[in-house]
Amino acid sequence: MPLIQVALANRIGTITLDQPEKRNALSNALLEQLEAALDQLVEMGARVVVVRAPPGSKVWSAGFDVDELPVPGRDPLSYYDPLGVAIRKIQTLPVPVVAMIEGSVWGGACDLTFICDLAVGCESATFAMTPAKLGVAYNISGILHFINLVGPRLAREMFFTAAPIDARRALEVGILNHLVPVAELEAHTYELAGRIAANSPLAISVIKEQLRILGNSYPLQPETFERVQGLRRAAYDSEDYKEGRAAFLEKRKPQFKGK
Ligand code: YXS
Repeated sequence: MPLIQVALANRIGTITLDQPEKRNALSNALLEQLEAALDQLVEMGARVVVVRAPPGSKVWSAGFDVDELPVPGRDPLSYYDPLGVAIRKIQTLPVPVVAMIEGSVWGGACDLTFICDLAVGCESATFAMTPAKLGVAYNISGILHFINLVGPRLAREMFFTAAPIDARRALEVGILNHLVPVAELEAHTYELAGRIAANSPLAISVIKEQLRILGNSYPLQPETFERVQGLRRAAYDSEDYKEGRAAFLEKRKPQFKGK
């Protein structure tokens, strides 16, 4: 059952997230289809890929599919889980990926749009980073994406408050490269994509990989890494994670106890 639509024209690929009944929640199935589509578009000669929601979407993506968050006691965001695999796929794809944002972006979908190479949005674009609402401690590579994009101060605000950042502020802080009226969103995005597709794909792929390597170059002592894993285990083994996940599924406010 296709959860995305895929198209290719003038060397510009387009992937449209298309599961409106679940607000384009990033289920394992949708993420696997996204990864396959990215590889397929590159094989077919795409020099840039636009990732979007259908026109008129109020929600670009509701974030990771909470129905698929593992039961407490297992890391909800480990390295080989589909969200991490999809994020690394976008980062290592040899062509730029442009997020075209109409509607609200939540949780893991913020991380996904933050690691896209560019983002163009309209006035309905908002970004809310929600793990703390669910008792999820997120993960160290995802937090690095936020530090790299918006800086440590705003990363703290987004993770600690889980409050949405509106389109105007998203442009100011660099989440969006361009903010345009919704009527111009598609034309503006594809004009930008066309400029990329007209330049040297080899040079662009090498520049993109250099930017990725430099962006990830935070040395971590093995002991530091292990301590982080221990801290994260305490969170995903916690009552708070159990309560956060249950409250979401039962559509009620969580009562966190900090343990
Ligand atoms: O009740 P039904 O069966 O119709 O299903 C509802 C929602 O339960 C479902 N849905 C989701 N299902 C799984 N995972 C989700 N993330 C998710 N979001 C929504 O879609 C159906 C329609 O939702 P509804 O009625 O709430 O739509 P709405 O238009 O009134 O509101 C749209 C949203 C996006 C504002 C609302 O659905 C919402 O707040 N969704 C959750 C946003 C969120 O907290 N996402 C974080 C997911 S966890 C994640 O990304 C990472 C693990 S982390 O937290 O670490 O970042």
